[in-house]
Amino acid sequence: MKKNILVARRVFDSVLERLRVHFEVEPNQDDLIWSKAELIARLQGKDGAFITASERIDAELLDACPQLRAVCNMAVGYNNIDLDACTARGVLASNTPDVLTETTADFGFALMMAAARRMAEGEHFLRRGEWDKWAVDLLAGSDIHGTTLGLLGMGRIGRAIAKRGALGFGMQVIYHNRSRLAPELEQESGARYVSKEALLQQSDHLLLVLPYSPAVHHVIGAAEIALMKPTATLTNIARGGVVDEVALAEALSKHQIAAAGLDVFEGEPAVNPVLLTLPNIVLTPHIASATVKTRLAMADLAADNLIAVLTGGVPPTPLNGQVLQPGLA
Ligand code: 8YV
Repeated sequence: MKKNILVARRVFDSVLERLRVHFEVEPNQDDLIWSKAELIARLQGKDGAFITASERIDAELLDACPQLRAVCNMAVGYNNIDLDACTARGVLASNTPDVLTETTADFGFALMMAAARRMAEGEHFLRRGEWDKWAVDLLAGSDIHGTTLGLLGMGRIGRAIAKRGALGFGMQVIYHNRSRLAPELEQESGARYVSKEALLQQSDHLLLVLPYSPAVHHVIGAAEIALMKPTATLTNIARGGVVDEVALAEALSKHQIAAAGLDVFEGEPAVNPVLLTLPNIVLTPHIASATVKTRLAMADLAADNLIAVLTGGVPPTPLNGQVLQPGLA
């Protein structure tokens, strides 16, 4: 008999078809956003769930869904999953690393460039019909090439951005991370380890690429922004919670830093209304991994994990693989 799964959000038809070969599938092709109670209700009698970062998996939900054996996230970030709670209940959790690294790095770099070169501001200006003449300082921004790129966080995406900066744009690359990279990885990325304070003070363009956890909530706030150069840009493609958006809005309105690029927001999809009024910020709706090819690869990898876990195979990218080895959990 086939096992039962819930696919919590709309996915590509080809992915649904693959899942249907192995499972009885309850899809959500209308892409409804369910409350926690609705999600719990839909998970009754389900052995596995294909989820995205929008679905929160915590102890309360797991206790209410005792049949659940696997939660497979279509995202590399997994702050929506209480991993300890999953492990304690023998539920396998997985994410989708690697397949989105280069695409997300491309976007992070693009967002940084858009902020530095005032692209969104220029586009809005033009669309408003205000472009009536050339001017010597019209929308003059700051350079990317030859400047100092700072990375807070240095996982796979951080290293891919570092390479773009060092090799493609002749940037000095500095980084700060929980742990320093091995020398060969530092060399490959062309990046130099510095303290967090030095990172803030020296970066011309600071990019946030660290995984979210409560420990890094508002790791960039008023005090940190105060250390940055007035000409610097700040770009966040990690999770909204790492930046204190109120402090950022205040700093941008007072030109304490030059510009910002945000792809992620604390209360997304809601956006702090003050940010919407500022000219010197580029705002995008959490699309750093959004190319057709990469989203398909992410969905396929989440499906691969789900299929493997529930059919007795080895999931390719587990977060707590020990739950599959009795005695180690
Ligand atoms: C996803 C992301 O689009 O992978 C991540 O961690 O933030 C994005 O690539 C999003 O989380 C959908 O689940």
